[in-house]
Amino acid sequence: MCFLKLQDFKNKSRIILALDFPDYKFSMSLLNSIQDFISGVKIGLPFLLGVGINKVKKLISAFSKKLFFIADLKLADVSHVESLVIESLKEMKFSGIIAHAFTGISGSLEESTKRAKELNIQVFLVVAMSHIGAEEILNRNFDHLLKITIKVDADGCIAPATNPTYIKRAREYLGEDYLILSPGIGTQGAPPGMALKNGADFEIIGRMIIKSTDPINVVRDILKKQKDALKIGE
Ligand code: 3DU
Repeated sequence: MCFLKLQDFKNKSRIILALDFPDYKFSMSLLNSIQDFISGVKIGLPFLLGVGINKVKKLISAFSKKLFFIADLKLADVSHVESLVIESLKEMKFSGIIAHAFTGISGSLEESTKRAKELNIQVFLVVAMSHIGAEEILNRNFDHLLKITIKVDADGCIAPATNPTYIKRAREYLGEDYLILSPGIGTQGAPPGMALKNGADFEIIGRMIIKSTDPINVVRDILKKQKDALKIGE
């Protein structure tokens, strides 16, 4: 069986849609209309809890040929618990998961990332966050969290577009073999293309698209700005 990786979608689009608001009908119809313009969907805990496991499974199976699905439960637990969650998410047909890096290697990420690899699930570790409070503890440990990303051989990391210095430093440290996914575009303040320009591979975007009255046009506009930022095709 052939498992597509997130990097295989890079030429299609650099947008990953963040689905957090638990509105199943709206989300199905939104994905119907923008599936050709985005690469993946990141499903957050409020969506999963709100619409329920069965509907999330239905949504994934309806779009899994065209889109890469990432479960954003920001895992932060001991290894056997993280592994059990990863097994359930595999059952639901997710292809990627997001976990915190701060739980460390031994007794947590070492084993759970191994389990994810066995199941062909890609793992993206949070190494910095976009909100101001992240500077209190999490972001102060940024360099160490990047080290952990490499040590457990994760597939990539999550770093904020609102503070692109983190993206630049992550790219410098990780090189080209790791993906960088970046939230913080639109509602949180960073313009589309900002993360890509600084070295990210994908921009994770939620409310800017979901809360718009004309999502398709917003997506088109984002793609244009991303293309300008990357100077693709010039
Ligand atoms: O602000 P938006 O609506 O575009 O959503 C951003 C998404 O990215 C949301 O699902 C949130 O859980 C996630 N995220 C951040 O916003 C900031 C981070 O530092 C990490 C993840």
